[in-house]
Amino acid sequence: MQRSHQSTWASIPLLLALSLFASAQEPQTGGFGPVNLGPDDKAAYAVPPEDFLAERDDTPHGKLEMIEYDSQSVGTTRKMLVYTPPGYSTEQQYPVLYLLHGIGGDETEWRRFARPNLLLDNLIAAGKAVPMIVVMPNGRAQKNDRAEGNIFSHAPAFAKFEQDLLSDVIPTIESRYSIATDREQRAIAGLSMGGGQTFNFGLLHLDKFAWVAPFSAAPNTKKPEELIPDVDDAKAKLRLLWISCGNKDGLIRISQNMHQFLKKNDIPHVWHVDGNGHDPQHWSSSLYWFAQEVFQPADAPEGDSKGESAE
Ligand code: FER
Repeated sequence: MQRSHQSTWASIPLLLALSLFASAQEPQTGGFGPVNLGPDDKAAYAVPPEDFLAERDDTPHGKLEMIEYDSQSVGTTRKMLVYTPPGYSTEQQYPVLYLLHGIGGDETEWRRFARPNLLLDNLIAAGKAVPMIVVMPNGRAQKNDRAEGNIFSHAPAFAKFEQDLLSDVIPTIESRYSIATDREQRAIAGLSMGGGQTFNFGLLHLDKFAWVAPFSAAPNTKKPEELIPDVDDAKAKLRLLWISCGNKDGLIRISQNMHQFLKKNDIPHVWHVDGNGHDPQHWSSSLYWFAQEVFQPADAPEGDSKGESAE
């Protein structure tokens, strides 16, 4: 109950912004189009349990901290939110998930939409997720990086974030925390604009990321042929390409198009289409399922509660 209440309110500014954009910028659709579902466009996972974002007294809690870094590429001091798992210790080296927000968001958006610290605390306590660090940076690489004014005019700054991520964000995290720096220990995921960034930065930097998970990817996603110029190289380097979208999301054609390209080229991937729209329910649910697959050793047994879902 609490979750849907919270998520409903959290989504209002975004939905308002998107509908204002739709009417002001492109009278037709604002990039959102009709949904045409095909036979492949179905759920690969169930709906998460009701209490997946619950704060439990009997569960060890990780830490969420807002840190600052000097970005050479943007020329300002910027913020990012960092989750360290329960029992974080410099005796260990942790894998890192870089988790990116949407066009109306900033470094606080995932915290508002999905309570990622509690989601991870609960999965780690249940032995369903590997202890990991989750970094939620600000994907709008411009001097004023607040989600103010016409947020759609910030699209170029979302593209520029590629440099900030690679040359400022990642080195900062790897210098301040105890991190496993191998590409197999680095993942990128994101929602909407952050989903497009995930496709673009993840697939074009497979030397950096082995796990790539775009949710509800936006029209900033580059063409599949551009992102995967070398099919064999992608097949060899990707540990997991995990794509999701809601079946009521007017941006679904972008992910469908990518799925068809991957299928045609025999590139293994997950394609999960649930019953949501372009909304926090889809994003928290996607994070819940992806978090259980990312960084798992290759020979790990399947998690217990995956399974087809009739939605
Ligand atoms: C667009 C429609 C939606 C677009 C971006 C979005 C760049 C992003 C939405 C989001 O991040 O939620 O036409 O163009």
